[in-house]
This record gives sequence, structure tokens and C-alpha cells, in this order.
Amino acid sequence: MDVHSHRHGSVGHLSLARPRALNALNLAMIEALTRALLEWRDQPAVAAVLLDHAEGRGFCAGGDVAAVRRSVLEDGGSAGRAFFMAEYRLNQLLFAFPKPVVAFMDGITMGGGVGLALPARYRVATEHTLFAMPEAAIGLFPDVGAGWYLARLPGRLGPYLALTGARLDGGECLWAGLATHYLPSEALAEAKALIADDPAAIRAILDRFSIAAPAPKLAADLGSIDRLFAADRLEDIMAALAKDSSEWAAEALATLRAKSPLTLKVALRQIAQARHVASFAEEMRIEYRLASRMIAEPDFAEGVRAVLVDKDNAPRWNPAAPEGISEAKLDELFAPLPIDEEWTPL
Ligand code: QUE
Repeated sequence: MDVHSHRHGSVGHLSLARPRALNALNLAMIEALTRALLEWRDQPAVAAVLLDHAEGRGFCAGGDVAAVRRSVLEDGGSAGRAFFMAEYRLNQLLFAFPKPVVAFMDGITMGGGVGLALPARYRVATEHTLFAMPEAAIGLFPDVGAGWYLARLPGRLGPYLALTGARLDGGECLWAGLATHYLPSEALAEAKALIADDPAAIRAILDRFSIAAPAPKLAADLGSIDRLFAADRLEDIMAALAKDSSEWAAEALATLRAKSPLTLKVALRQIAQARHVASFAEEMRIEYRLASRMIAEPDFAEGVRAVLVDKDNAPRWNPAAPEGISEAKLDELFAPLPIDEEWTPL
């Protein structure tokens, strides 16, 4: 099994164990995590949950988007939509979990991994942490509740991370509030053992093992990010970047030009809207509408092909430019689903 589930006294311990795929989540893993969490949620003897990975460079690199792509090509996407329904239910279960969860982001934490880590009350970064929402490279959008979190970051950091897929290290995660603690990875085993012995002391234990994080290089870019990513219209952001003479702006513009224009427009509207969404569950319902429809757009199959299947990193986006995407097209993607197809929590 690709998830290890154990009890250590009054602490539940879930370890992702699919190292060859950097612990990217498949449906069986999502179901195993959900089953264990539902059981522990309702057992008075369980006081807290630890969520980590067993071995390798990845905490969790995302979801099994190659399987979703096959579903789109072979069964019209129904298995793909079932995957997102289950994944987003797990995200919501974690968000509303009534006991403390500690997520150890001790490696690649992207896409689906972000959806597991960010709902946790305690989020531990290390020197191995590499955090990103890279979906614009595969024609998806920052899902798994990322709209909720990105919309609540300082300034225009959220739109910047969603559009560029920029990677943050552990120090940058701590600085942005994406992580609550920064520990050296060599201290994790002892910290976990102490938490298992005394889950009431989680905060004190994590505080005690915390070390000074490396200075966040991203902090120096925040002025440029706030100024050049200020607009809620993609064309305006790209025009601002094109007009700016800095190398930073030229690099950001080149990055945006490589991504799916449809994804970029969807992500920008999603994050603008997420600031006003009343609850995480409502955000998940919106993201499920988007996911259901975005996987059927040509950019998703093409993006996964280019990045994960053929690995040529040369996607041919359709439409190829933002000007080809109307507000009416976005309205269609964001519209409610038929009532019996909408996302619902567990
Ligand atoms: C953008 C993404 C994903 C990605 C790469 C991107 C993503 C995802 C994976 C991934 C990585 C390793 C695996 C795997 C999937 O890569 O969502 O199965 O073994 O899951 O540029 O959004």
C-alpha cells in the first residue's frame, strides 16, 4: 500500500509511501488517507495526527494527473472527476479536522501535496522543502483549496505564485506563513517521537526544535510582485511586465508566456473571487466546477502530455494567447454544475 497508517499511543501517523512518483496521490492513497482520518476523527483515544512521507525527495508532488488524462481520453473524464471529488473531500476533511494535524513538508510539496499540508494546523518546513503550485504548466489551475490560501497571502504574492508556479524554499514558506515552523530535517524523527508521547505539547516541541530559517530571497521581490502583478486582468499584468525594464520582469513575462493562457485567466479570476468566498467548502465547490470542466479543455491533455508523458516540455496551447479567451468563456467554466453533479463534502 502507498500509504502507511499507524497508531503510536494517542497519535495517528500517516506516511505517504509512493516514492517513485514523489508520493503523487493516486485514488487508492486518497481513499486510505480519508478512511484513517475519519476513523481517528471519531476516536476519543486519538489526540493528534502526524502527516509525513516515508522516504525520498518528495513529501507529495501532486496528484495522479496522468491517470486523469487517460480518463479524459478514454472514458470522457468520469474517473478523472471522481478523483477530484475524492481529493477535494480529503482536503475539506483535513481543513475541518477537529484535532491538531502536523504536516511535515520535508521535500517536494506541490499541487496535491499543498492540498494536504496547508489545512494542517502545524506545517513544518525544512531545508528540503520545495513548495509550488505549478498547474499552469499543465493546463490545470491551482486547485486542492489553493485558491483559499493564495488569496490570503500578503500583497499580490498569491496571484504571482498561481501564475508563475514559482518555487519557494523552506525559509520562504515560513516567511509567507505557508509554514508555521522551520526545523532541520535531522531533528524530525526526535520531534515526531516526542509528539507521539505528548501530543498536548506539539507547539512547545516544534518551537523547541525550530532553528533560524534561511533569509527569504523572495522578500526582495515583493515590491516588484505587488507593482507588476497588481492587475486582475492577465493582459494588464503581461503589459506591465513588458513595459518594465528589469531582468526580473523579463523573466516573469517569459515564464507566463510558456503557460496555458486559459489556465492563467482562470487562476487569476479564481483568486480574485476566493477573497470573497465565505468558507473553504464553498471554495472547494467552485474548484470542483472548474476541475470538472478544465480537464475536458484541450490544454489539460496537452499540458500533461508535454510535461509528464512525452516530457518534451513543448505544449501547444489552445487558445495560444490570452486575447483568444473571452469573459463569456470564463463565465461558462465557473458556472454551477447540474445539482446532482456538484461537489459535496463527506
Ligand atoms: C505541474 C503539475 C504537476 C506536475 C508537474 C507540473 C502535477 C503533478 C505532477 C507529478 C509529478 C510526479 C509524478 C506524478 C505527477 O507533476 O500536478 O505522478 O510522479 O501531479 O509542471 O501540476
